[in-house]
Amino acid sequence: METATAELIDGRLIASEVRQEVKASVDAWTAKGNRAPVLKVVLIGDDPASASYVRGKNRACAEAGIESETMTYDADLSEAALLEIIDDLNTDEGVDGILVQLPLPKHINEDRILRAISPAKDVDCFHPENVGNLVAGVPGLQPATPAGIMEMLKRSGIETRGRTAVVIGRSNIVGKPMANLLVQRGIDATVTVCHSRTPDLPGVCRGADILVAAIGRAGFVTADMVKPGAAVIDVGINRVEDASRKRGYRLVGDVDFEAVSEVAGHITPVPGGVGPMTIAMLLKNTLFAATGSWT
Ligand code: L34
Repeated sequence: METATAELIDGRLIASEVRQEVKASVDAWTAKGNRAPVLKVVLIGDDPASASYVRGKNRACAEAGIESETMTYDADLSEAALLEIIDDLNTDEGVDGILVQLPLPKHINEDRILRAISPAKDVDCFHPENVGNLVAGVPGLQPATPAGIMEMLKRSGIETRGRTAVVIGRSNIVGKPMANLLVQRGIDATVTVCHSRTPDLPGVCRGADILVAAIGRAGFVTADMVKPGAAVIDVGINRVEDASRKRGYRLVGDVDFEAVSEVAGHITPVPGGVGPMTIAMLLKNTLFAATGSWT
């Protein structure tokens, strides 16, 4: 029996190219006598996954010549105290970018926090003003994960114009902004967003030339849901128990990687796919917040 194997989209490789480009731009900026871009990351509580993503962000910043500092707080930090911290960062001229790592503790209203961050320093692009600009197609900051996916598609030579894209998941962080980027003039995909109430979700997915899975359920996308030759982008990062690993778990995406690899034309791995791109695009946003330019 003949089995086709999808081409792997190497997120680590593409992310490292983006990070090198950011570093070159930062070097040019500081060579002109400007101070280095400064990012402040606010991390609340002791979720190990959040701590690990934030470490990744700090490391990538350091390598690109961006100064980053993580401000860590106990999970019982009050909402009022967090609003005050954000206000101080908003008015601090020595700070270019502010990122409050999600998820937040239950007693803090996420929407109120994200609205408090100055739109000009909102390197996550979660503030409603920036979300509005994104939907309207106004150039500016873009949310890191969806922007990272667009960069992967572009640098892998995957055509979007006139293609059918299906996004599974409607979160504010990934699904909704992803759909908005794909439908943008110049990108020109025809976009469907699927979710838990979508009738015949597998059938809808089978129509996709580009399938973006952002559900948060391990192995949700099976081979029968994928059109032969489709580009499959896996946003999921799920920890599944694995006694054979030192850490006691391994990471898997929302896509049944092995089986889907035999149907898809392109596929992103987990880890080493979308995750590293999220970090690379955060650096790009920080560069933009600091310099007003993407280069
Ligand atoms: N405010 N909160 C805010 N901004 C964000 O952009 C995020 N996100 C998501 C969670 N909360 C956030 C991230 O940073 C998810 N996320 C993220 C970032 C990086 C990676 C994964 C998620 C990543 O580097 N993933 C690696 C594996 C890391 C590991 O071993 O645990 C990968 O190769 O996929």
